[in-house]
Amino acid sequence: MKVLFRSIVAGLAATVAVGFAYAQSPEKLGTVKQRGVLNCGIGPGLPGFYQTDANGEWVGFDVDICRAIAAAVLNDPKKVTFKPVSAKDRFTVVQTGEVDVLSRTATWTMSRDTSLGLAFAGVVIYDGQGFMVRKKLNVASTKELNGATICTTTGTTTELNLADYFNTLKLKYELVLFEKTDEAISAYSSGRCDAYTTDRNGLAAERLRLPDPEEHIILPEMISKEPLSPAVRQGDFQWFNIVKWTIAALINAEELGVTRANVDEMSKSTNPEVRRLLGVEGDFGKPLGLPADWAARAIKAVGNYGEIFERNLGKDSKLKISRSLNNLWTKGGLMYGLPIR
Ligand SMILES: N[C@@H](CCC(=O)N[C@@H](CS)C(=O)NCC(=O)O)C(=O)O
Repeated sequence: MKVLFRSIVAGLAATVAVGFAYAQSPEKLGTVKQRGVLNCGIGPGLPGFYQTDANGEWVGFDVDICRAIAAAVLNDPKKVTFKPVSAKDRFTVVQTGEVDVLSRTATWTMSRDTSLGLAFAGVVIYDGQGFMVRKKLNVASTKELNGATICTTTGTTTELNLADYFNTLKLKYELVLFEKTDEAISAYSSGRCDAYTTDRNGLAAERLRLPDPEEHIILPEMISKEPLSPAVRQGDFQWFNIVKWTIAALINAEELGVTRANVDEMSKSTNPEVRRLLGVEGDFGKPLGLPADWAARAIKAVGNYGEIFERNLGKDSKLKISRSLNNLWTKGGLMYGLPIR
């Protein structure tokens, strides 16, 4: 009886704890404003996405998404504390509230969305998994990787997709998993693995970090869909909306030709869509708990979606990744700004 009572109490306590963790009251905006700084979860280092520059400042695509949110909320893109987390630990830091937002090459999947207490705010990059091999391996397709040793990071969709793909094709492989991407890539570089696999943009970035990038190729196949999205903790709709609509605003800005350089000038535009985006007409900031010019602040800080992409990953970066799926919907891509009206 005593044992039964104890287990009921323990069960109730666990339910309350989980309920508390996942059903937060909508207070994040107040907390961030009071703290005066946004806590942003990023990765330890991936050129183009999150890395420190010569001055020790964090730069990169995922970094800029957090700077845009900080500009919208705190009117200052510098008011961000970046917290590098491994792929394995990244969702825990959102659940515990250690970070206000996770902006870290995280794929939006159903299980992550429905069972981790997370809310994904909008796809910022459409990616897919690929493979990198040494040229001298003389392999032109992933289908030729039967019996290969493959390196990657744990806690990722990568290891799961790999199993699906190889098992479906009835190919054998030996998986070597690492907690840190740095360890995985150096194992590959030292010849411990025949191939290294991750999201294709990540491959392009990691390839540049190898001592002999021209000796490696990225195979043509894309074996999965990796819609990468920032995530927040479930239960605070206002905060979720702030992140979701900041992303939408950056995409709308590109659609409407509003740039970092012309944002002030564009506020004089007669185009009602531009006027709503920049807070000159209507007040779309109010329900978010933000001033009318929240989106203008974000655009002024980091530029529109296209500028963020090209600067960090595209033609103005070392990676030279083409826009392809990440182009605007009007230019053959999938980027489509939710309407602000
Ligand atoms: N998108 C996949 C993979 C995430 C992932 O591990 N990304 C790699 C690069 S594409 C990464 O963040 N590496 C940097 C690091 O862990 O330091 C997922 O969400 O599981």
